[in-house]
Amino acid sequence: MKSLAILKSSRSLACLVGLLCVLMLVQPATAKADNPIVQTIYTADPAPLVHDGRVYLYTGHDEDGSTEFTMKDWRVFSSSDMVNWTDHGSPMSIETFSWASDDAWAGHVVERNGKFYWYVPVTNGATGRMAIGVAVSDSPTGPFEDALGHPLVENGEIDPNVFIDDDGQAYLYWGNPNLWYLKLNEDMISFSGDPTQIPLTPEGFGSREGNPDRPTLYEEGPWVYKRDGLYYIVYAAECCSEHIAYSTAPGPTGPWTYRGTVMPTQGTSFTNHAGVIDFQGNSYFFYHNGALPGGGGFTRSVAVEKFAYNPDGTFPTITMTEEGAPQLGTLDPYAQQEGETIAWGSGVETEPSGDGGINVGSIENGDWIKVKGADFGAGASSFSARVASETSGGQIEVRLDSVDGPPVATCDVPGTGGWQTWETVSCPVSGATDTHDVYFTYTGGSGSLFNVNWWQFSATS
Ligand code: FUB
Repeated sequence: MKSLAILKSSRSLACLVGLLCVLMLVQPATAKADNPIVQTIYTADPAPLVHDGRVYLYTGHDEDGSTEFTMKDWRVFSSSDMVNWTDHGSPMSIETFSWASDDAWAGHVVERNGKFYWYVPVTNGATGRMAIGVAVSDSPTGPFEDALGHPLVENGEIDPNVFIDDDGQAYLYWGNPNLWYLKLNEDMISFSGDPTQIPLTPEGFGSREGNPDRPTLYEEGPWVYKRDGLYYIVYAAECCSEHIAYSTAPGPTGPWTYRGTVMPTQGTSFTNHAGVIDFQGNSYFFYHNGALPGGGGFTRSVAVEKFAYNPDGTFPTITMTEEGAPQLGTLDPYAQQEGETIAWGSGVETEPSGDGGINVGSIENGDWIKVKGADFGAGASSFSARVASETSGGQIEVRLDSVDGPPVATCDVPGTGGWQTWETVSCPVSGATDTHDVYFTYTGGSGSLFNVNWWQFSATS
């Protein structure tokens, strides 16, 4: 992330001024923070999907330094433990839709019959209005292709969300300032009947003071699902700043009853955007805020909290935290792990890799990555990493539980002849047993040192 890189390069200058130096070197990660989920870029508008034992997190991408909603592509991350998130890059952008000119805003992915459908709002270049497009892929991580070559539906409104009911009928919801639905056909890329407006009444969506044009709390970002026979719609409420509210209904089209606030107005973003899932017996609430350095209303970051519904099915009040959700299980350090599987990263970026998938790049002296809760069992004997460097490389130091603890391994990374010329390096490990957070700290000269594609420990025999 450029803004973080600027922060990084300005750090040594700032360190000339005593106290400021101390303040800038205190990073939230050392205080066990795992929110926001992604530190390499700004992310917004979370849309989580549970598939095949993982949570896939689809997000928008606020460009560095944005002063409006400057959004050109969407991103995908995934996790099996809710704390270590793997970056799958950008499988879809404005260019995916030949008819779209701008505004890669809040979308939603659903799976049906082995295909993944990504519904997104974009500006239609021909009309200048916001329209809903749909792209399709055989994989949750893409690549996604425009399913139609034209908008699925267009009425100038945004934030599509799809719910498939138990009887197989799929509904597309969207809208700001209104709230619409239509009935999707089984192919998921066409619909029957006309778009229908959901009545925005105070009984259904609460009352807003001081805005006669928008008399109810509903603003945007609907998220519809069914739980224990009750239909929920969670949405961004009021503006601006937004909070998250919800309503319930006996059916997918209403009548809706306003139920209250899920997440009060918090954080430094004037928008918020919700995604709610159940995963491995727990409930999770995704949202966004402006918590990263340089963050704010147009440089947002996605975060997550674990929560439990009240016994009567109502939401508890959910508060933004730096800690985020607890880890589910442990990470296996003896399996090959992607370099871009990260609980917290400081200073690094990610990019498409010539070695396959995504790699970690822009690694400079002092940068580091935390991977949470790795179970070393009886102990590790060696560490290997897939690396590339166009310069003279540097070192990967492996530390446990703290960014400045004593290294249990130090691997030299040589120059390999190119940023995408890959070699595997190995080094001995001593003192890594049981379960620990692992910190990879990077040292070397000035500028970019090397890239990392994957890493793996070997167990003592
Ligand atoms: O990210 C652009 C817009 O901001 C989204 O479409 C809205 O939900 C709000 O988060």
